[in-house]
Amino acid sequence: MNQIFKYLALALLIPTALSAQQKELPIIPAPVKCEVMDGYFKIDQNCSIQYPATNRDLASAANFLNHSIKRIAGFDLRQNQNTKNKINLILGQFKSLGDEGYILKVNKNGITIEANTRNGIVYGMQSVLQLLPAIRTNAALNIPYLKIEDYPRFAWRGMHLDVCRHFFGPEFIKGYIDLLAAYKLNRFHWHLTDDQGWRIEIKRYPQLTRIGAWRADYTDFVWGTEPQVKNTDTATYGGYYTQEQIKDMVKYAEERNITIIPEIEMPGHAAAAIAAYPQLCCSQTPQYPMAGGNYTNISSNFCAGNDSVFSFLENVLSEVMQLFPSTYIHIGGDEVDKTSWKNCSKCQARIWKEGLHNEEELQSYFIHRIEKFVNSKGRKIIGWDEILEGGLAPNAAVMSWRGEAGGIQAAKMNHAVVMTPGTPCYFDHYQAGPEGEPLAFGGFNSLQMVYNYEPIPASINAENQHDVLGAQANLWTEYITKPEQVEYMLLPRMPALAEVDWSPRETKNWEGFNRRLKSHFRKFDQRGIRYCAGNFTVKINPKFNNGKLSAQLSNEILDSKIYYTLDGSFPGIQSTLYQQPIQIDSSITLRAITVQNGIVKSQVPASQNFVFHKAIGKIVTYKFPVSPQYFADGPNTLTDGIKGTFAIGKYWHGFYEKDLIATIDLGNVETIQSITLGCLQKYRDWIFLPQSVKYEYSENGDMYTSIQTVENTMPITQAEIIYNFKTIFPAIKARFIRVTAKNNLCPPGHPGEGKPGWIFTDELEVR
Ligand code: TNX
Repeated sequence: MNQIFKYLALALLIPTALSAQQKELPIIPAPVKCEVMDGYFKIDQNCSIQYPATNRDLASAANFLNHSIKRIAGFDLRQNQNTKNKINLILGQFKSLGDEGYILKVNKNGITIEANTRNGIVYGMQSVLQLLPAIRTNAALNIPYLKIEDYPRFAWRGMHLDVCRHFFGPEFIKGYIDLLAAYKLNRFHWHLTDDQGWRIEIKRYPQLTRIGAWRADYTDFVWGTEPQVKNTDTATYGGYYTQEQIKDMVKYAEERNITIIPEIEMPGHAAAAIAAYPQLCCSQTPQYPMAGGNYTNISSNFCAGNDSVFSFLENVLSEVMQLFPSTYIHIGGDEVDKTSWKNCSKCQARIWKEGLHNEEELQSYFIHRIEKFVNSKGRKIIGWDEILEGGLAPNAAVMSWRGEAGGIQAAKMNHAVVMTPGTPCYFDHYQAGPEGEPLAFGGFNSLQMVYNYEPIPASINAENQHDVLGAQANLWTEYITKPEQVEYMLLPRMPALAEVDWSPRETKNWEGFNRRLKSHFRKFDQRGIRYCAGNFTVKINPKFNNGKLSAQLSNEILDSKIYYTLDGSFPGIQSTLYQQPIQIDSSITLRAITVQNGIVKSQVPASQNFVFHKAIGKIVTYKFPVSPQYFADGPNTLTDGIKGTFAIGKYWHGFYEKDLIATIDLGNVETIQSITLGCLQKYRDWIFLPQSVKYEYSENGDMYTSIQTVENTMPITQAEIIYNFKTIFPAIKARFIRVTAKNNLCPPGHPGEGKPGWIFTDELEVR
């Protein structure tokens, strides 16, 4: 009876559960409110767009819709004709919608889009377009009956593109803008000048593009190595945008609700400008645009002591502001190597004359002076977070890229902030296991990491939260040589960012996003747009329950399975299916793969060694606390069965200045006969093996007896070592073990000579 009742309840539940899923529309970013009803409205040739004919904004919005529909359906929509079916565009006053929101209604009478602005109307159209096919089709253009009320969470929903390290032509940029617009982003940050190329025509200074837009072709050059650039190399790689092309682009973007933020880099990253006009740099000697990002061997800064440099920049910015109507003009400000200023008599004279204290304040002087000029034209500057150093210019907005600290600091000073921290907003970093990916800058920012990003840090209090304008992702192109690769790095992380910036925080839902993403993948496929299919790497995390160790496996692919082996062999679909955390009670190598629809998706298995010993899961206490920067995965790091590798951020507990003095409580008196402390040396990072490691034991935690002091015999100048300080002894009975590792000073010849170093330690094995 009970059983039958259960089945009945299930039978009743299933259809409702299903229809709720079916009714989830594949719109990204997810709308604020969305209701789907039964029935469909069909857009066909008997359909006309209705709007007040004199309203030019709506006329251009109608053209945008018509153009988009024609691309997939092949026919033109009529405008303002008395047809049976209608698409109504209505501007009004809707309190809840703000500047960018819209209400979209689809029912048997047609489609109605209501908004306060043209922008809102266009966003309503973008939602409609996401529900239609992506390419030319003869299928019916059916839209489900629905009611959507939608508006963005943040005002700045940004995406950047570096066109200097590699150049991408105007047609590609339009496609890029189309992609951003489809996901309701509204800022395109166009990185137009850098060491490797000047990409914007400036009428007054033709050499900027005649010389500065071209360089020797180093497309195959591996960034991070130093190419030998010679003056004799012919400059064949490059390109730039003419002012006509830029005007066209600004208009194109505007029609799609996108403001282009131009970036003119100063005072650093200026090698290309200096190649064109050598008198702009301190040494005033001829330079040439660089192939890669290493700029230490070249003076790539504008001279800060030379007034004609400021005249030049003002003239450039004047032309820039004429082309770009945006309130914000990006002036760069990042990564200024101040050596050339230190050696320049003009810069030093400026420091003296202006009563500045150092080169940091000279950078701040530079930015202040430029800000004054930009403000005098009714615009504002935005710069990378280095513009905080030496004093922030009074009206400047800050783009926080070196983490969130700069953004937090600026918001606390009531300055506007755009959050774009390297993790997870740098789309030049890997999005899946590097083994299956095109060569990238480094780092790792997976789709889920982007999706989970929260732009308002907890440490900004309520009254400053509105200073965070929104989040932006950056796409630097040192490693990205081809348009297809731009798409690949952009997608699908950009739609995830769009949802971070647009959708309410409370309703964000990773699973729902993944479900909706499927239909977008299909459209990318149909349109030949490249994207990354997913991060198929399995994550292996140690977990403790009552001192017992287990391994928890997870991945980012929702409709997938994980298979694993424990003997180090290559897993396949015949291996064990992962169902719950795996108990670890011996030393093993765990390897795991992601399988989707019966197909192995991981390029290589994730792999983790676990060492099993008597201290696993036991509590370690330190006399001097572990550095909060190097806390690895928490207090259990030394006894989690996972030994540190050369990845310093990940597994090691770090101690600065002081000795490491750790006590471990085994919980009971145990018989033991060996102890090993693993330590890391990384000379360049000031991490050295300890001078010695002393081991002591105790039964009661009071009186300790010495076991042995193991001396370090490895050379302190060796770049990298992982060394096990091991002691073996006749069996003893112990409950407490005390370990004292003696800190080393940086050796002679090291940049930190005589100063204390770091101790990095992981896994204290007791057997
Ligand atoms: C840092 S982000 C830079 C860029 C590089 C990027 C690579 C920033 C303001 N400066 O010049 O392209 O890292 O990820």
